[in-house]
Amino acid sequence: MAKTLRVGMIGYRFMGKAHSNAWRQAPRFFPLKAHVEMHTICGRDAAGVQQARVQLGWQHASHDWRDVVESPLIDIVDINTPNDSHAEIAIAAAQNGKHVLCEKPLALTVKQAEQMLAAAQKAKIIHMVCHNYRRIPAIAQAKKMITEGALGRIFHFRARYAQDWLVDPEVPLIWRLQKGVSGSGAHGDINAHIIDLGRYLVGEFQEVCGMMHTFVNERPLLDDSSKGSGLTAKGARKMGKVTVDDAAMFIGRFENGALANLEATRYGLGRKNHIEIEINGSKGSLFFDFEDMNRLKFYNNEDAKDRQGFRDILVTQGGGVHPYFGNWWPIGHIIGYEHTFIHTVVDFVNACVDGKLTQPTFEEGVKNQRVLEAVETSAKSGKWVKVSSIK
Ligand code: SOE
Repeated sequence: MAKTLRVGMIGYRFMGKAHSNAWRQAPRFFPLKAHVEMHTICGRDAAGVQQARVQLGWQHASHDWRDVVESPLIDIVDINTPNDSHAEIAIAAAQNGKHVLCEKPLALTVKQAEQMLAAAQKAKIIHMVCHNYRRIPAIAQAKKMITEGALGRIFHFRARYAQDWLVDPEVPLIWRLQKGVSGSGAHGDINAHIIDLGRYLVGEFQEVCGMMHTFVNERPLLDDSSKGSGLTAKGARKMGKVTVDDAAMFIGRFENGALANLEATRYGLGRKNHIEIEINGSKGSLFFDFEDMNRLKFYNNEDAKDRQGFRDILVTQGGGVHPYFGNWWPIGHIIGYEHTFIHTVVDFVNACVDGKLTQPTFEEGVKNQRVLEAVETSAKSGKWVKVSSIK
């Protein structure tokens, strides 16, 4: 009989919803090595979490994360809370012997991330950062092609992650715009994803030179009761300071000599959740666009000269041809954003049963955090920064 793993999930908003769907769907489509029980959902607001429990299909609700991480009934703790609580919850969960899946960025600082890694290693638990985009079949296919040498020597990694939800100055000062809670802005939230993809697909960053900018420095406070109440409302509104970046860009060099060019912004008007990646090598190039996520474009320099050009690989073949796809639909019946979380959960559960780590572990989370911090240090000093100099 398969083992049963009981999950306690902390945080139930956007990511909590995506993860709940993944916990529910994973066993329906993939041969999991354990039976998974969606045991407890947890959040601070007792009424809100009860509603989420019913909507998202969890057995129990709790409004104290300590009860969840200490419960002998729980095997896995899944962290989807704002970034400032990742470390405290993950360390307590590890100390209680729970396997931990944690949303990105792993922590607020390198130091915190290292403490999380140390706690996880000491407890010998399975630990993983939810960089879900690694498990887009097209990205996993790109990794396979690069590993097989289809691109030859890599020269360039160019990535842009653009959203536009902050262009409106009326967007209030939510937690993602407060450094104490989020660590950084577009940088830690979405640059972290493309840094992870760069590390996954190309290698470790050696040095970086960055620039970070805040376009709107003050925003209405969330609890501002005067907001929208008549003609004087605007002048009387209570405003708070935005303490994170709206956009972060950097160039860099990988240890293997490839050059990097990354950009993250929440001001890319018209770009809702746009991730574009191009990798150029000596034998070929790859291009990926998240808005067309079932497709990978490949330029093969060995094609006959009279028919060279980027070809479309529709990454939707089953039978083990394309990563993950075989467990979904017949060829060509495309998948979407939510599937990336399902693939993450599948690999995580099987890793828990096998007792073998699966990427990206907290160790990779620490490395990602080090790149984030190197870019911040560079943006402040205006100088190049070696990633290894960040302790
Ligand atoms: C908000 O910018 C956000 O939800 C990120 O936090 C996620 O990691 C990203 O995948 C989508 O956008």
